Amino acid sequence: MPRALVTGITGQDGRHLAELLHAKGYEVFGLVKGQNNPKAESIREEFPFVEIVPGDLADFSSLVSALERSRPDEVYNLGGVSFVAMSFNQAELTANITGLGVLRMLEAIRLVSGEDRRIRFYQASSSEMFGKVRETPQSELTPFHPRSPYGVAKVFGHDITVNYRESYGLYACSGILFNHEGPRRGLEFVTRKITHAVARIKLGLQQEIVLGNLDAKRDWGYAGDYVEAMWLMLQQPEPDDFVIATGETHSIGEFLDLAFRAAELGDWHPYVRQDKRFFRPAEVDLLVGDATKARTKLGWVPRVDFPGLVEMMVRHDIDMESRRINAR
Ligand code: GDR
Repeated sequence: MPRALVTGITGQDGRHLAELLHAKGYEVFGLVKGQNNPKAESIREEFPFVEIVPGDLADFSSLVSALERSRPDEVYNLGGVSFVAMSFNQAELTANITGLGVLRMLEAIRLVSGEDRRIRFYQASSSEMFGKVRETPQSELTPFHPRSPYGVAKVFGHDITVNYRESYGLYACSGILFNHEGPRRGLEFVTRKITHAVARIKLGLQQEIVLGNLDAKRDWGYAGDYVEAMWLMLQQPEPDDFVIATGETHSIGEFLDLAFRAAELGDWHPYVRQDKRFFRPAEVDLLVGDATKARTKLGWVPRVDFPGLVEMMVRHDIDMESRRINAR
């Protein structure tokens, strides 16, 4: 039975990946930080097959212990500060966990795996590294120009992954994933913020949505499709880096169009208010990925399209909020 250690198991991607690996017959270990972490409890309930391993990306020795305990064939590093807006307020924390955390894990793998370099490593890199984009669409060859402490930390994580591959022969891959969403997305991210609010407006629980910049454009895919690409990257003869994206870009306004249509609410303009609070000090205006390499070399293709994604999320949130009302 292959064994995998996943950091960030309590997040959206961690949950999708835990399911995928379990379905493929893996023993799944999830790194969880803190004492009595309530998120660990929810993982135990939702995924009883996951073995929780205590540890923190800020603590090198805990990573060594986690590797010794789980003895993984594959490590997926999905942990860290993932909310771009928060990284402006907690820049040092973001650098430490999202950036240096990658180095700590790579170093722990190097130490624990010794000469045989058996452990394969996946780094969750991000389209935020492209930031103020130098070309469109963005591919593995596009230069980086990050626009947030988060993006800067991710560039470090990406570069150090490539460096460990080149310096020590580690099987280390960096997946440059564009935005990927779904019903498990946290409520702070714009897509889920919108679909959750749309559901509540539909059910008469809320009157408006307060958002920031509506002009930003993103390449949005479905998280369930994207974790498959992570796994595929670690099954190749040679390690490499891949852009994972749909190749389509849409504005927040277009997302609102589809979300309101899915809930049969009509025009969204009367419901949406903009507030400076949700604008960022520096913005990433446009992202659209070129995933040709992943398609060709990994045989990866996204299955859920943009309208399908928005509808899935709106439906889920209407069901969730309706159940909540009925449970009262
Ligand atoms: P992003 O995701 O920063 O692209 O990073 P997010 O959904 O937070 O923002 C997308 C765009 O929407 C604009 N926006 C708002 N964003 C939020 N969160 N809330 C609002 O009210 C709002 N109004 C407008 C933002 O300014 C931005 O332009 C995500 C994360 O998952 C990262 O971890 C990941 O690396 C990248 O995607 C790929």
